[in-house]
Amino acid sequence: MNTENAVTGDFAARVADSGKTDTALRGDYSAVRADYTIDQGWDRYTDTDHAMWRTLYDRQSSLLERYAAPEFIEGLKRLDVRDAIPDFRRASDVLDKATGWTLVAVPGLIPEREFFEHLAARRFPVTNWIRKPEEMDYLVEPDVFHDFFGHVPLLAHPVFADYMQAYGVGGAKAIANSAQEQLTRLYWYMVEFGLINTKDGLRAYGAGMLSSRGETQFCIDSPSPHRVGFDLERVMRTQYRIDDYQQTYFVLDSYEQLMDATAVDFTPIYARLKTMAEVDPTTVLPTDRIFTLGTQGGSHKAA
Ligand code: HBI
Ligand code: FE
Repeated sequence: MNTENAVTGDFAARVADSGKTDTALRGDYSAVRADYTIDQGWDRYTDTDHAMWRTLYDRQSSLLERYAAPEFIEGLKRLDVRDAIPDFRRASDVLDKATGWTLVAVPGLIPEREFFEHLAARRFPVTNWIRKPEEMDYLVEPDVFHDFFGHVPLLAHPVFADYMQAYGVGGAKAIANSAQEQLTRLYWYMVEFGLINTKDGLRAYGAGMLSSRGETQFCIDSPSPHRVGFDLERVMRTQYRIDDYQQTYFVLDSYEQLMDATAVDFTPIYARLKTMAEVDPTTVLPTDRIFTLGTQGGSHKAA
């Protein structure tokens, strides 16, 4: 899912192109409010949409015990959303009681500034449309299954919920320091594709992997990718690719580790990073804490 392409570049032009070119964004942005939110339109979902949700939900749920972080499984259980595409207002009631987060409906990817502003206010933007059958395994932009099933369960976890708000607060500073690329890498590796070390071994907690059958298994089982201990500056230096499984995954010891790393002022870090070389994800550094030195096998187009 090429989140990076869709959000960088001239966002307004891409929205304006909607419906005309294949690079346009898919959602209907014609009725967005100033903060890019829309009404979810829960009553407009069809039985086919809800059936697609249940198929994806059941397929991923069968993998969670073996591959997912316990905190993700706990959050998903609390949300109780197997039977149909969730009504964001009901899910917001559950989340609000747990960590003060609520959900807002959006037509798809929104500009970084507005995205950061929502996170800083403990509002998570969730796309309101769901993929079509032919897109089961490979999706160009995040849909409601990626955004809700992938991202929302961990927003019920107090420490991760605090981290996501801190990330949003940092966003405005990143824009001011023209350091969005470094912050986007932090989101990509630690929100979309993060692993956590548990007493039972490595487990996936990232939304990009847990909403994808192939990558949920690949990120834990495959000998191909590197698995490297989390280090904030190392993550911010590491490039990533958007249309295949990751070649490097970073591993947390705890969610507190991520929150603590984000609690500092990034300004001096951004200045230092500007003097350091970027890191190719097929390589590792001598300073890395290596969980797995990967074989870097070939491409893994969604399986
Ligand atoms: N918009 N709706 C939506 N969802 C995202 O995950 C998202 C976004 N816009 C920007 C973005 N993510 C990334 O660039 C973040 O790193 C900011
Ligand atoms: Fe995502």
